[in-house]
Amino acid sequence: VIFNKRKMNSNSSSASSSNFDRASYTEQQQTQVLPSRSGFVIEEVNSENEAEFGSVASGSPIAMAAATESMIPNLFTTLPPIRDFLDTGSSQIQDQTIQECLPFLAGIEEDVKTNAYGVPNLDRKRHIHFLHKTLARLPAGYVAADASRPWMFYWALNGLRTMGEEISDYRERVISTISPIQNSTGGFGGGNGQASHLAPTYAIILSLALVGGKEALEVIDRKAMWKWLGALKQKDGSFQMSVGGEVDMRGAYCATVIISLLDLPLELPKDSSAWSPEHTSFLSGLPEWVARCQTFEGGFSSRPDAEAHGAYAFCALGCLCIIGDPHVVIPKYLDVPRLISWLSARQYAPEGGFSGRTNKLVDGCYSHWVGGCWPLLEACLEGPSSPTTSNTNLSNSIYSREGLIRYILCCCQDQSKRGGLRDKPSHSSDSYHTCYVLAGLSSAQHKWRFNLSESKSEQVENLTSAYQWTSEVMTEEPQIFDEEDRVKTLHPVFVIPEGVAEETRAYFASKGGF
Ligand code: FPP
Ligand code: K
Repeated sequence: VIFNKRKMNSNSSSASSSNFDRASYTEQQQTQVLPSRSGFVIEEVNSENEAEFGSVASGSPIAMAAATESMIPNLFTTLPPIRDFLDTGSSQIQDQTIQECLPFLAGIEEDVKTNAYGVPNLDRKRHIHFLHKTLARLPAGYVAADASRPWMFYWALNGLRTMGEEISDYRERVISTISPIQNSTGGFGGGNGQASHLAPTYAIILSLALVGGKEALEVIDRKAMWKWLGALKQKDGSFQMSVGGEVDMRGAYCATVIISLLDLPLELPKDSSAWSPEHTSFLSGLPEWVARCQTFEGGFSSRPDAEAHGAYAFCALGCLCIIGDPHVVIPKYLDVPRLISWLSARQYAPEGGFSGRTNKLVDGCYSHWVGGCWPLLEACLEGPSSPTTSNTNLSNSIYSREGLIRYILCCCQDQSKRGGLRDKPSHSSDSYHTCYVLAGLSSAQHKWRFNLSESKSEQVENLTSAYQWTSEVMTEEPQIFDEEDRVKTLHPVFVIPEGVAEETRAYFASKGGF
Protein backbone atom coordinates (compact mmCIF):
# COMPACT_ATOMS: atom_id res chain seq x y z
CA VAL A 1 0.00 0.00 0.00
CA ILE A 2 1.51 3.29 -1.07
CA PHE A 3 0.66 6.17 1.21
CA ASN A 4 3.91 8.06 0.77
CA LYS A 5 3.55 11.25 -1.18
CA ARG A 6 6.95 12.58 -0.39
CA LYS A 7 10.21 10.92 0.32
CA MET A 8 10.68 10.22 3.95
CA ASN A 9 13.40 12.01 5.85
CA SER A 10 15.08 8.88 7.12
CA ASN A 11 18.23 8.01 8.95
CA SER A 12 19.03 11.50 10.08
CA SER A 13 21.19 11.38 13.15
CA SER A 14 21.39 15.13 13.57
CA ALA A 15 18.45 17.23 14.67
CA SER A 16 17.17 18.04 11.21
CA SER A 17 15.02 21.10 10.84
CA SER A 18 12.43 19.31 8.74
CA ASN A 19 9.06 19.10 10.36
CA PHE A 20 7.12 15.92 10.66
CA ASP A 21 5.93 14.72 7.29
CA ARG A 22 2.56 13.03 6.83
CA ALA A 23 4.21 10.34 4.73
CA SER A 24 6.37 9.18 7.60
CA TYR A 25 3.38 7.70 9.38
CA THR A 26 3.80 4.63 7.22
CA GLU A 27 7.12 3.98 8.90
CA GLN A 28 5.78 4.12 12.43
CA GLN A 29 6.51 0.47 13.09
CA GLN A 30 10.19 0.87 12.36
CA THR A 31 10.84 4.42 13.37
CA GLN A 32 10.77 6.66 16.34
CA VAL A 33 10.14 10.37 16.24
CA LEU A 34 12.63 12.48 18.08
CA PRO A 35 11.60 15.92 19.17
CA SER A 36 13.80 18.91 18.45
CA ARG A 37 12.99 22.55 18.98
CA SER A 38 12.48 23.10 15.31
CA GLY A 39 10.23 20.14 14.68
CA PHE A 40 10.10 16.38 14.73
CA VAL A 41 12.33 14.15 12.73
CA ILE A 42 12.02 10.49 12.09
CA GLU A 43 14.88 8.26 13.15
CA GLU A 44 15.31 4.62 12.40
CA VAL A 45 15.42 2.77 15.67
CA ASN A 46 18.31 0.32 15.89
CA SER A 47 21.01 -0.33 18.38
CA GLU A 48 23.51 1.78 16.47
CA ASN A 49 21.20 4.76 16.63
CA GLU A 50 20.54 4.20 20.26
CA ALA A 51 24.24 4.28 20.95
CA GLU A 52 24.53 7.49 18.95
CA PHE A 53 21.46 8.89 20.65
CA GLY A 54 23.12 8.47 24.00
CA SER A 55 26.30 10.20 22.90
CA VAL A 56 24.77 13.48 21.75
CA ALA A 57 26.46 16.39 23.52
CA SER A 58 24.59 17.18 26.71
CA GLY A 59 22.54 20.36 26.49
CA SER A 60 21.38 19.70 22.94
CA PRO A 61 17.64 19.26 22.41
CA ILE A 62 18.06 15.58 21.69
CA ALA A 63 20.08 15.00 24.84
CA MET A 64 17.43 16.79 26.83
CA ALA A 65 14.78 14.65 25.23
CA ALA A 66 16.84 11.60 26.18
CA ALA A 67 17.13 12.83 29.76
CA THR A 68 13.38 13.18 30.15
CA GLU A 69 12.55 10.11 28.11
CA SER A 70 12.26 7.78 31.07
CA MET A 71 9.66 9.97 32.83
CA ILE A 72 7.55 10.73 29.76
CA PRO A 73 5.88 7.74 28.12
CA ASN A 74 6.39 7.57 24.35
CA LEU A 75 2.63 7.94 23.90
CA PHE A 76 3.05 11.65 24.67
CA THR A 77 6.22 12.31 22.69
CA THR A 78 5.65 10.41 19.45
CA LEU A 79 3.22 10.61 16.59
CA PRO A 80 0.02 8.56 16.74
CA PRO A 81 0.54 5.00 15.46
CA ILE A 82 -2.81 4.83 13.65
CA ARG A 83 -4.42 7.42 11.45
CA ASP A 84 -6.18 7.73 8.13
CA PHE A 85 -4.57 9.49 5.25
CA LEU A 86 -7.41 11.61 3.94
CA ASP A 87 -5.81 15.01 3.52
CA THR A 88 -8.24 17.74 4.54
CA GLY A 89 -8.16 21.13 6.21
CA SER A 90 -9.04 19.38 9.47
CA SER A 91 -6.22 16.83 9.23
CA GLN A 92 -3.74 19.57 8.38
CA ILE A 93 -4.54 21.71 11.41
CA GLN A 94 -4.54 18.55 13.52
CA ASP A 95 -0.96 17.87 12.35
CA GLN A 96 -0.01 21.49 13.09
CA THR A 97 -1.47 21.16 16.57
CA ILE A 98 0.63 18.06 17.24
CA GLN A 99 3.73 19.97 16.08
CA GLU A 100 2.76 22.83 18.35
CA CYS A 101 2.31 20.64 21.44
CA LEU A 102 5.13 18.09 21.14
CA PRO A 103 8.02 20.34 22.29
CA PHE A 104 5.99 21.26 25.39
CA LEU A 105 5.04 17.64 26.10
CA ALA A 106 8.61 16.43 25.55
CA GLY A 107 9.95 19.04 27.96
CA ILE A 108 12.28 20.66 25.43
CA GLU A 109 10.54 24.00 25.04
CA GLU A 110 12.96 26.82 25.84
CA ASP A 111 12.63 28.50 29.26
CA VAL A 112 10.17 25.89 30.54
CA LYS A 113 11.47 24.01 33.56
CA THR A 114 10.12 20.54 34.24
CA ASN A 115 9.98 18.52 37.43
CA ALA A 116 10.81 14.86 38.14
CA TYR A 117 7.74 13.73 36.14
CA GLY A 118 8.76 15.71 33.07
CA VAL A 119 6.00 18.32 33.55
CA PRO A 120 6.29 21.97 34.63
CA ASN A 121 4.96 22.87 38.08
CA LEU A 122 1.65 24.71 38.35
CA ASP A 123 2.60 28.38 38.26
CA ARG A 124 0.01 29.15 40.93
CA LYS A 125 1.30 32.61 41.84
CA ARG A 126 1.15 33.92 38.29
CA HIS A 127 -2.25 32.36 37.59
CA ILE A 128 -3.67 33.90 40.77
CA HIS A 129 -2.24 37.28 39.80
CA PHE A 130 -3.74 36.91 36.30
CA LEU A 131 -7.25 36.22 37.66
CA HIS A 132 -7.12 39.11 40.13
CA LYS A 133 -6.28 41.37 37.18
CA THR A 134 -9.35 40.18 35.26
CA LEU A 135 -11.45 41.43 38.20
CA ALA A 136 -9.98 44.92 37.96
CA ARG A 137 -10.66 47.58 35.30
CA LEU A 138 -10.67 45.97 31.86
CA PRO A 139 -9.50 47.45 28.53
CA ALA A 140 -12.10 49.24 26.38
CA GLY A 141 -12.46 46.28 24.02
CA TYR A 142 -14.31 44.38 26.73
CA VAL A 143 -17.36 46.58 26.19
CA ALA A 144 -18.36 44.00 23.57
CA ALA A 145 -18.44 41.36 26.31
CA ASP A 146 -20.74 43.39 28.56
CA ALA A 147 -23.52 40.78 28.47
CA SER A 148 -20.99 38.18 29.67
CA ARG A 149 -19.78 40.19 32.66
CA PRO A 150 -21.30 37.73 35.17
CA TRP A 151 -19.32 34.93 33.52
CA MET A 152 -16.12 36.94 33.86
CA PHE A 153 -16.46 37.17 37.63
CA TYR A 154 -17.66 33.58 38.05
CA TRP A 155 -14.63 32.26 36.10
CA ALA A 156 -12.20 34.43 38.07
CA LEU A 157 -13.70 33.76 41.51
CA ASN A 158 -14.02 30.03 40.86
CA GLY A 159 -10.48 29.80 39.47
CA LEU A 160 -9.10 31.66 42.48
CA ARG A 161 -10.91 29.35 44.91
CA THR A 162 -9.69 26.31 42.95
CA MET A 163 -6.14 27.49 43.57
CA GLY A 164 -6.89 27.95 47.27
CA GLU A 165 -7.11 31.74 47.16
CA GLU A 166 -9.35 33.64 49.59
CA ILE A 167 -12.04 35.69 47.77
CA SER A 168 -14.16 37.16 50.58
CA ASP A 169 -12.73 40.63 49.81
CA TYR A 170 -14.82 40.54 46.63
CA ARG A 171 -18.13 39.87 48.44
CA GLU A 172 -19.31 43.50 48.61
CA ARG A 173 -18.40 44.17 44.98
CA VAL A 174 -20.20 41.06 43.77
CA ILE A 175 -23.34 42.03 45.70
CA SER A 176 -23.34 45.63 44.46
CA THR A 177 -22.69 44.56 40.84
CA ILE A 178 -25.37 41.91 40.86
CA SER A 179 -28.21 43.63 42.72
CA PRO A 180 -29.19 46.14 40.00
CA ILE A 181 -29.16 43.56 37.19
CA GLN A 182 -31.87 41.39 38.74
CA ASN A 183 -35.21 41.89 37.00
CA SER A 184 -38.43 42.17 39.02
CA THR A 185 -39.96 39.56 36.69
CA GLY A 186 -37.31 37.09 37.87
CA GLY A 187 -33.76 36.15 36.90
CA PHE A 188 -30.76 38.25 36.01
CA GLY A 189 -29.59 39.87 32.79
CA GLY A 190 -25.98 40.05 31.67
CA GLY A 191 -25.73 43.69 32.73
CA ASN A 192 -27.77 46.72 33.72
CA GLY A 193 -31.04 47.02 31.80
CA GLN A 194 -30.70 43.64 30.06
CA ALA A 195 -33.43 41.00 29.86
CA SER A 196 -33.09 37.94 32.10
CA HIS A 197 -31.16 35.05 30.59
CA LEU A 198 -30.31 31.63 32.03
CA ALA A 199 -26.57 31.80 31.30
CA PRO A 200 -25.74 34.95 33.33
CA THR A 201 -28.31 33.92 35.96
CA TYR A 202 -26.45 30.63 36.40
CA ALA A 203 -23.06 32.43 36.62
CA ILE A 204 -24.48 34.94 39.13
CA ILE A 205 -25.99 32.30 41.42
CA LEU A 206 -22.70 30.38 41.45
CA SER A 207 -20.82 33.62 42.18
CA LEU A 208 -23.12 34.49 45.09
CA ALA A 209 -22.66 30.95 46.43
CA LEU A 210 -18.88 31.32 46.05
CA VAL A 211 -18.63 34.54 48.04
CA GLY A 212 -21.26 33.12 50.40
CA GLY A 213 -23.07 34.54 53.40
CA LYS A 214 -26.65 35.59 54.12
CA GLU A 215 -26.31 39.07 52.58
CA ALA A 216 -25.17 37.60 49.25
CA LEU A 217 -27.75 34.81 49.09
CA GLU A 218 -30.58 37.13 50.10
CA VAL A 219 -30.04 39.19 46.93
CA ILE A 220 -31.90 36.49 44.99
CA ASP A 221 -35.68 36.90 44.63
CA ARG A 222 -36.50 33.18 44.66
CA LYS A 223 -40.22 33.50 44.11
CA ALA A 224 -39.72 35.68 41.01
CA MET A 225 -37.01 33.22 39.85
CA TRP A 226 -39.48 30.33 40.17
CA LYS A 227 -42.08 32.24 38.14
CA TRP A 228 -39.55 33.17 35.45
CA LEU A 229 -38.33 29.56 35.15
CA GLY A 230 -41.99 28.62 34.64
CA ALA A 231 -42.08 30.98 31.64
CA LEU A 232 -38.96 29.29 30.19
CA LYS A 233 -40.25 25.72 30.57
CA GLN A 234 -41.45 24.16 27.30
CA LYS A 235 -44.12 21.54 26.63
CA ASP A 236 -41.48 19.12 25.29
CA GLY A 237 -39.65 19.19 28.64
CA SER A 238 -36.84 21.58 27.62
CA PHE A 239 -36.09 25.17 28.71
CA GLN A 240 -35.62 28.35 26.71
CA MET A 241 -32.55 30.44 27.63
CA SER A 242 -34.67 33.60 27.83
CA VAL A 243 -38.36 34.29 27.30
CA GLY A 244 -38.94 33.76 23.57
CA GLY A 245 -35.28 32.80 23.12
CA GLU A 246 -33.52 29.61 22.01
CA VAL A 247 -34.02 26.16 23.57
CA ASP A 248 -30.85 24.19 24.20
CA MET A 249 -28.99 21.85 26.55
CA ARG A 250 -27.48 24.76 28.48
CA GLY A 251 -31.05 25.62 29.48
CA ALA A 252 -31.71 22.10 30.80
CA TYR A 253 -28.55 22.22 32.91
CA CYS A 254 -28.72 25.85 34.12
CA ALA A 255 -32.38 25.52 35.09
CA THR A 256 -31.86 22.32 37.11
CA VAL A 257 -28.77 23.78 38.81
CA ILE A 258 -30.77 26.88 39.82
CA ILE A 259 -33.82 24.90 41.00
CA SER A 260 -31.59 22.61 43.03
CA LEU A 261 -29.25 25.18 44.64
CA LEU A 262 -32.08 27.58 45.52
CA ASP A 263 -34.30 24.68 46.71
CA LEU A 264 -37.18 25.94 44.56
CA PRO A 265 -40.44 23.97 44.45
CA LEU A 266 -40.45 21.44 41.61
CA GLU A 267 -44.05 22.25 40.96
CA LEU A 268 -44.51 24.23 37.75
CA PRO A 269 -46.32 27.59 38.22
CA LYS A 270 -49.90 27.12 36.95
CA ASP A 271 -49.55 30.08 34.59
CA SER A 272 -46.63 28.44 32.75
CA SER A 273 -47.64 27.79 29.13
CA ALA A 274 -46.05 24.32 29.54
CA TRP A 275 -48.43 23.44 32.40
CA SER A 276 -51.05 20.71 31.84
CA PRO A 277 -52.58 18.10 34.16
CA GLU A 278 -49.93 15.61 32.89
CA HIS A 279 -47.12 18.16 32.97
CA THR A 280 -47.02 19.75 36.40
CA SER A 281 -43.31 19.66 37.33
CA PHE A 282 -40.15 21.39 36.18
CA LEU A 283 -38.84 17.87 35.62
CA SER A 284 -41.78 16.75 33.42
CA GLY A 285 -40.37 15.50 30.11
CA LEU A 286 -36.90 16.85 30.94
CA PRO A 287 -34.83 13.63 31.08
CA GLU A 288 -36.71 12.38 28.00
CA TRP A 289 -35.77 15.59 26.17
CA VAL A 290 -32.12 15.21 27.26
CA ALA A 291 -32.19 11.62 25.93
CA ARG A 292 -33.38 12.92 22.54
CA CYS A 293 -30.17 14.98 22.31
CA GLN A 294 -27.87 11.94 22.42
CA THR A 295 -26.62 11.61 18.84
CA PHE A 296 -25.65 8.64 16.67
CA GLU A 297 -22.06 9.19 17.82
CA GLY A 298 -23.00 8.80 21.48
CA GLY A 299 -22.33 12.40 22.53
CA PHE A 300 -24.87 15.19 23.03
CA SER A 301 -25.99 18.05 20.87
CA SER A 302 -27.43 21.39 21.90
CA ARG A 303 -30.91 20.21 20.88
CA PRO A 304 -32.27 17.10 19.14
CA ASP A 305 -30.69 16.22 15.77
CA ALA A 306 -27.62 18.46 15.88
CA GLU A 307 -23.88 17.75 16.30
CA ALA A 308 -22.48 16.16 19.46
CA HIS A 309 -20.26 18.51 21.48
CA GLY A 310 -18.46 18.13 24.83
CA ALA A 311 -20.03 21.20 26.41
CA TYR A 312 -23.50 19.74 25.88
CA ALA A 313 -22.42 16.32 27.10
CA PHE A 314 -21.45 17.83 30.44
CA CYS A 315 -24.72 19.78 30.60
CA ALA A 316 -26.71 16.62 29.80
CA LEU A 317 -24.98 14.45 32.41
CA GLY A 318 -25.02 17.25 34.99
CA CYS A 319 -28.76 17.75 34.47
CA LEU A 320 -29.46 14.02 34.84
CA CYS A 321 -27.27 13.77 37.96
CA ILE A 322 -29.39 16.47 39.59
CA ILE A 323 -32.59 14.63 38.66
CA GLY A 324 -31.43 11.29 40.14
CA ASP A 325 -28.62 8.97 41.19
CA PRO A 326 -26.04 8.51 38.39
CA HIS A 327 -26.22 4.68 38.36
CA VAL A 328 -30.02 4.85 38.03
CA VAL A 329 -30.77 7.87 35.87
CA ILE A 330 -27.89 7.66 33.35
CA PRO A 331 -28.58 4.07 32.16
CA LYS A 332 -32.32 4.72 32.27
CA TYR A 333 -32.18 7.52 29.70
CA LEU A 334 -28.89 7.12 27.83
CA ASP A 335 -27.04 4.63 25.67
CA VAL A 336 -24.06 4.25 28.00
CA PRO A 337 -21.70 2.16 25.77
CA ARG A 338 -22.17 4.64 22.93
CA LEU A 339 -21.49 7.55 25.29
CA ILE A 340 -18.29 5.88 26.54
CA SER A 341 -17.19 5.33 22.95
CA TRP A 342 -17.68 8.98 21.96
CA LEU A 343 -16.24 10.34 25.19
CA SER A 344 -13.14 8.14 24.87
CA ALA A 345 -12.61 9.40 21.33
CA ARG A 346 -12.33 12.96 22.69
CA GLN A 347 -8.91 12.25 24.28
CA TYR A 348 -6.07 12.55 21.78
CA ALA A 349 -2.50 11.29 21.72
CA PRO A 350 0.14 12.58 21.80
CA GLU A 351 -1.55 15.75 23.11
CA GLY A 352 -3.29 14.03 26.03
CA GLY A 353 -6.01 16.71 26.17
CA PHE A 354 -9.60 16.55 24.94
CA SER A 355 -11.35 17.85 21.85
CA GLY A 356 -14.94 19.07 21.93
CA ARG A 357 -16.11 17.16 18.87
CA THR A 358 -15.13 14.74 16.14
CA ASN A 359 -12.33 15.90 13.83
CA LYS A 360 -11.64 19.02 15.87
CA LEU A 361 -8.68 20.08 17.99
CA VAL A 362 -7.77 19.66 21.65
CA ASP A 363 -8.58 22.69 23.76
CA GLY A 364 -7.80 23.16 27.46
CA CYS A 365 -11.39 24.14 28.29
CA TYR A 366 -12.57 20.61 27.42
CA SER A 367 -10.48 19.43 30.37
CA HIS A 368 -13.67 20.37 32.17
CA TRP A 369 -16.52 20.04 29.64
CA VAL A 370 -15.34 16.57 28.59
CA GLY A 371 -13.15 15.73 31.61
CA GLY A 372 -16.02 16.62 33.93
CA CYS A 373 -18.18 13.93 32.31
CA TRP A 374 -15.88 11.15 33.54
CA PRO A 375 -16.61 11.32 37.30
CA LEU A 376 -20.35 11.28 36.56
CA LEU A 377 -19.97 8.33 34.21
CA GLU A 378 -17.58 6.51 36.55
CA ALA A 379 -20.16 6.81 39.33
CA CYS A 380 -22.77 5.41 36.95
CA LEU A 381 -20.58 2.40 36.11
CA GLU A 382 -19.29 1.73 39.62
CA GLY A 383 -22.59 2.21 41.41
CA PRO A 384 -22.99 3.90 44.77
CA SER A 385 -20.72 3.49 47.76
CA SER A 386 -22.22 2.59 51.08
CA PRO A 387 -20.46 1.89 54.37
CA THR A 388 -20.53 -1.82 53.49
CA THR A 389 -19.44 -1.61 49.86
CA SER A 390 -16.91 1.19 50.18
CA ASN A 391 -13.62 0.68 48.36
CA THR A 392 -14.61 -2.68 46.94
CA ASN A 393 -16.11 -1.39 43.72
CA LEU A 394 -13.54 1.18 42.64
CA SER A 395 -12.00 0.49 39.28
CA ASN A 396 -9.13 2.24 37.58
CA SER A 397 -9.95 5.29 35.52
CA ILE A 398 -11.50 4.82 32.14
CA TYR A 399 -9.61 7.77 30.68
CA SER A 400 -5.95 8.71 30.89
CA ARG A 401 -5.64 11.06 33.84
CA GLU A 402 -1.92 11.20 33.15
CA GLY A 403 -2.52 12.38 29.58
CA LEU A 404 -4.87 15.12 30.72
CA ILE A 405 -2.56 16.30 33.50
CA ARG A 406 0.39 16.37 31.08
CA TYR A 407 -1.60 18.41 28.54
CA ILE A 408 -2.73 20.86 31.22
CA LEU A 409 0.63 21.40 32.92
CA CYS A 410 2.77 21.30 29.75
CA CYS A 411 0.57 22.98 27.11
CA CYS A 412 -2.04 25.09 28.91
CA GLN A 413 0.06 27.27 31.20
CA ASP A 414 1.16 30.70 30.07
CA GLN A 415 4.69 30.60 31.46
CA SER A 416 5.37 34.28 30.83
CA LYS A 417 4.78 37.05 33.36
CA ARG A 418 1.16 37.23 32.13
CA GLY A 419 0.21 33.88 33.66
CA GLY A 420 -3.23 32.29 33.28
CA LEU A 421 -4.25 29.13 31.45
CA ARG A 422 -5.14 28.69 27.81
CA ASP A 423 -6.68 26.60 25.02
CA LYS A 424 -3.32 25.49 23.54
CA PRO A 425 0.23 26.96 23.29
CA SER A 426 -0.59 29.23 20.33
CA HIS A 427 -3.50 30.87 22.19
CA SER A 428 -3.55 33.55 24.89
CA SER A 429 -4.72 32.84 28.41
CA ASP A 430 -8.12 34.15 29.53
CA SER A 431 -10.33 33.73 32.56
CA TYR A 432 -12.69 31.23 30.85
CA HIS A 433 -9.82 28.85 30.06
CA THR A 434 -8.16 29.46 33.43
CA CYS A 435 -11.34 28.43 35.26
CA TYR A 436 -12.11 25.34 33.21
CA VAL A 437 -8.53 24.09 32.77
CA LEU A 438 -8.13 24.22 36.55
CA ALA A 439 -11.49 22.47 37.00
CA GLY A 440 -10.22 19.71 34.70
CA LEU A 441 -6.95 19.48 36.63
CA SER A 442 -8.90 19.13 39.86
CA SER A 443 -11.05 16.34 38.52
CA ALA A 444 -8.01 14.49 37.13
CA GLN A 445 -6.27 14.76 40.52
CA HIS A 446 -9.19 13.38 42.54
CA LYS A 447 -11.62 10.52 42.66
CA TRP A 448 -15.32 11.18 43.29
CA ARG A 449 -17.52 8.78 45.15
CA PHE A 450 -21.31 8.76 44.96
CA ASN A 451 -22.76 7.75 48.34
CA LEU A 452 -26.00 5.88 48.74
CA SER A 453 -28.68 7.95 50.45
CA GLU A 454 -30.45 6.64 53.51
CA SER A 455 -33.92 7.53 52.38
CA LYS A 456 -34.71 6.53 48.81
CA SER A 457 -38.13 8.14 48.61
CA GLU A 458 -36.92 11.54 49.73
CA GLN A 459 -34.49 12.05 46.87
CA VAL A 460 -36.96 12.00 44.01
CA GLU A 461 -39.16 14.61 45.67
CA ASN A 462 -36.36 16.83 46.93
CA LEU A 463 -33.58 16.42 44.37
CA THR A 464 -31.05 15.22 46.94
CA SER A 465 -28.93 13.10 44.55
CA ALA A 466 -26.48 15.88 43.75
CA TYR A 467 -25.64 16.25 47.45
CA GLN A 468 -24.26 12.76 47.93
CA TRP A 469 -20.80 13.19 46.43
CA THR A 470 -17.52 13.05 48.35
CA SER A 471 -13.98 13.34 47.01
CA GLU A 472 -10.86 11.34 47.64
CA VAL A 473 -7.25 11.60 46.63
CA MET A 474 -6.54 9.37 43.63
CA THR A 475 -4.62 6.32 44.83
CA GLU A 476 -5.14 3.76 42.07
CA GLU A 477 -2.74 5.36 39.62
CA PRO A 478 0.80 6.73 39.83
CA GLN A 479 0.79 10.44 40.63
CA ILE A 480 2.57 12.48 37.98
CA PHE A 481 2.46 15.91 39.62
CA ASP A 482 4.15 17.36 42.70
CA GLU A 483 1.91 17.45 45.76
CA GLU A 484 2.28 21.26 45.89
CA ASP A 485 0.43 21.34 42.53
CA ARG A 486 -2.71 19.72 43.88
CA VAL A 487 -5.70 22.06 43.54
CA LYS A 488 -8.97 22.14 45.51
CA THR A 489 -11.89 19.82 44.76
CA LEU A 490 -14.86 21.17 42.80
CA HIS A 491 -18.30 19.59 43.08
CA PRO A 492 -18.64 17.29 40.02
CA VAL A 493 -22.13 18.58 39.13
CA PHE A 494 -22.10 22.24 40.23
CA VAL A 495 -18.42 23.09 39.45
CA ILE A 496 -17.92 25.16 42.61
CA PRO A 497 -15.67 24.18 45.53
CA GLU A 498 -16.75 21.05 47.41
CA GLY A 499 -19.07 22.04 50.24
CA VAL A 500 -20.31 25.32 48.70
CA ALA A 501 -23.31 23.81 46.88
CA GLU A 502 -24.22 21.86 50.02
CA GLU A 503 -24.12 25.05 52.16
CA THR A 504 -26.12 27.08 49.64
CA ARG A 505 -28.85 24.47 49.34
CA ALA A 506 -28.96 24.03 53.13
CA TYR A 507 -29.34 27.78 53.61
CA PHE A 508 -32.42 27.95 51.36
CA ALA A 509 -33.87 24.64 52.56
CA SER A 510 -33.79 25.90 56.15
CA LYS A 511 -36.00 28.86 55.20
CA GLY A 512 -38.90 26.61 54.16
CA GLY A 513 -40.87 28.18 51.29
CA PHE A 514 -40.05 31.52 49.66
C1 FPP B 1 -18.06 25.18 19.69
O1 FPP B 1 -17.13 26.18 19.61
C2 FPP B 1 -18.72 25.26 21.03
C3 FPP B 1 -20.01 24.99 21.28
C4 FPP B 1 -20.90 24.58 20.17
C5 FPP B 1 -20.60 25.05 22.65
C6 FPP B 1 -19.88 25.89 23.66
C7 FPP B 1 -20.58 25.94 24.97
C8 FPP B 1 -19.93 25.96 26.15
C9 FPP B 1 -18.45 25.89 26.19
C10 FPP B 1 -20.58 26.02 27.49
C11 FPP B 1 -22.06 25.69 27.62
C12 FPP B 1 -22.46 25.48 29.03
C13 FPP B 1 -23.11 26.32 29.88
C14 FPP B 1 -23.36 25.87 31.26
C15 FPP B 1 -23.59 27.67 29.52
P1 FPP B 1 -15.91 26.12 18.56
O2 FPP B 1 -16.38 25.69 17.23
O3 FPP B 1 -15.21 27.42 18.69
O4 FPP B 1 -14.97 25.03 19.24
P2 FPP B 1 -14.57 23.52 18.78
O5 FPP B 1 -13.84 23.63 17.51
O6 FPP B 1 -13.68 23.04 19.89
O7 FPP B 1 -15.84 22.73 18.68
K1 K C 1 -12.42 26.51 20.05
